[in-house]
Amino acid sequence: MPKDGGVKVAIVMGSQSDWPTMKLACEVLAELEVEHDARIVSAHRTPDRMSAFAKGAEGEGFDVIIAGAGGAAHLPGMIAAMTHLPVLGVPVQSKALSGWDSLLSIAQMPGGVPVGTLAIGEAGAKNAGLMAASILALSDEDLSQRLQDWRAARSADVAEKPVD
Ligand code: RP5
Repeated sequence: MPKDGGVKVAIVMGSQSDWPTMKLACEVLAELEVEHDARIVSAHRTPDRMSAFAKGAEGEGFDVIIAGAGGAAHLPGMIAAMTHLPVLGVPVQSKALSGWDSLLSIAQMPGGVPVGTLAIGEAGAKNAGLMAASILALSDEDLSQRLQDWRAARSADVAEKPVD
């Protein structure tokens, strides 16, 4: 078990419209029995909420933050600037530029303020959940075993031969 239990992963997103993507992170964390909390926190529309969340995240007991946003996606980087907790950024696929804008906004942080950037869209959200679990599993043997079992099950699902 984690040292002191509780909800360890925060999943924040810039808009309700990000939820169909970001819920993939929640779903994989639920499969791995990792408690998590999802919130809408916008860098542009609710900057005070973002600031309060980022500055208070450690005090709330979170160990890892997953932040997803699209377009001029400042949210992960702004949160990373205000906490030393690991921040995993998910570039949500945008309509105008298919997520290239989101990806570059999140990945191209200046040296010194890291955001661990995942793939654009649903794959990125799912992998952010898995990566958050991997981080927590470093100090949680039960979770480490669940993660290994989860991956072994995905490997077992792959047929050796293609079928028509
Ligand atoms: C970003 O703007 C959000 O993260 C979202 O991906 C994008 C569009 O937001 P909505 O206009 O759909 O609320 O801040």
